[in-house]
Amino acid sequence: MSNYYQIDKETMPVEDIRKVQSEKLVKQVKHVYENVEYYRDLMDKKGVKPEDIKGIEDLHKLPFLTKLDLRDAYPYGMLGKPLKECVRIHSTSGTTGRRVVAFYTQRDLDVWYECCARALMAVGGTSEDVVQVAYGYGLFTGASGVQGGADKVGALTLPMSSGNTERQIQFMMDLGATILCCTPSYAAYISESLKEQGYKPEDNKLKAGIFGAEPWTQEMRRDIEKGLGIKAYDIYGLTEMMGPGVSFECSEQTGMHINEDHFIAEIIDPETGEVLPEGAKGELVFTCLDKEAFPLLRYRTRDICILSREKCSCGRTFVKMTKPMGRSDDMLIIRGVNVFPSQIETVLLKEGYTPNYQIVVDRVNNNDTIEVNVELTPEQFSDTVGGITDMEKSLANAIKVMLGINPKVNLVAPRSIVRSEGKAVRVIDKRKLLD
Ligand code: DLL
Repeated sequence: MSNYYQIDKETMPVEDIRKVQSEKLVKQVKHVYENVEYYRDLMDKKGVKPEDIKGIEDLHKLPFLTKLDLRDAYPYGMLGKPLKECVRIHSTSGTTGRRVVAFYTQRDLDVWYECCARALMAVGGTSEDVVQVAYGYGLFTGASGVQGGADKVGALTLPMSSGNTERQIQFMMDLGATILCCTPSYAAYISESLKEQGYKPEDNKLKAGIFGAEPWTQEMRRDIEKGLGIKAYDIYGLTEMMGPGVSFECSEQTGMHINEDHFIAEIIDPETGEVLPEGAKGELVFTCLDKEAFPLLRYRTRDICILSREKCSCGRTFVKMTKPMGRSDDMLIIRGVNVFPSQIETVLLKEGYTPNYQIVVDRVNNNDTIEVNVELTPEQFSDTVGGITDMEKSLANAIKVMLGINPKVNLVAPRSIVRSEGKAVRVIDKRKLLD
């Protein structure tokens, strides 16, 4: 049984990938220059003409795009096709500032769903599978993407959307879901709820999960795998590129293959914009090669990761990206120290705590303070009479060893931290409220 949706593309030799990318890039730059006034202006300002781009070796000549550009161009300024040729929009959650609205032609949707079909087949998905889609339906891209992929593979979809966990569990058990798709924090919540209802991991028919849309650690992966009795795979994407499926994990579970026949990935130094060599850690930048309606070139994702072209045992030749190690705009600077929430999560899970936590950062008398509220399991809770202060101290110490700064740890009662059905809110930075 083949684990590929499009084997000829997914395993093509690296020289062929470069050739395909070069040919598509030349055409795409022309398309963008002719149709997207906003980007034409940026190219003109930089003195670059479409004729200057003869292949991927010229990519670095093109200007970058950032989220700020998309906000400036909102809503129609980045459109590469007349509205009458567009069939769909999706949008980011827009917690800060204006939402980004992305447009799709029918061909854009087809390419997107093919990418998601590759992701589904890479985890062993077939037309025999029952795919429970517990990402939110609607403006968010999560559900539409994986459902489109499941349709292409011919699997049966349970379009549950996120939330209503009782009903999720009932459908999962009654209809024998075999692949679960949702955010990792929601997967952890479903796993916890199953346990509370007395189910054991072997009681469900699940074999795999495709989890993404937010950062999660290897420790959390192991927790979910154990709790649900499955293999948990990562999937990455962003609304601006299309949604989930820009990259996906294969059986090796050591990073996500980027669909390089549709996207060129670069790693840059986030401070200087300089392109870094393979293996360097930096900000991921994408160029869409096939997108018609929302054709972004050199889009800065803010996600920090490393690319690797090491041979993969799955046979795919597409470059792999590590899990994003945080976003350059997610990074907290506390007393001058760079802190990523994922570092704290790693410590919590290593020390035997739950992934239910919240970080509260504040500024008192011009001094940054960091508190980490961590939920105890019911077993830990009943065990700890008298010992909580010691446990808090020891956890604070473990975090200090990792970060170099001293947090205050509060161990809180089971179920006292609000659960997330979509992307989890891990950080409350009260300093921002003061700006
Ligand atoms: O989160 C698309 C998606 C849906 C991906 C379902 C995977 C599964 P946005 O809401 O636009 O799109 O958020 C994009 O989420 O720039 C990353 O910072 C973060 N992100 C997405 N996938 C992962 C992941 C969707 N696997 C932003 N690991 C991106 C870590 C992720 N962060």
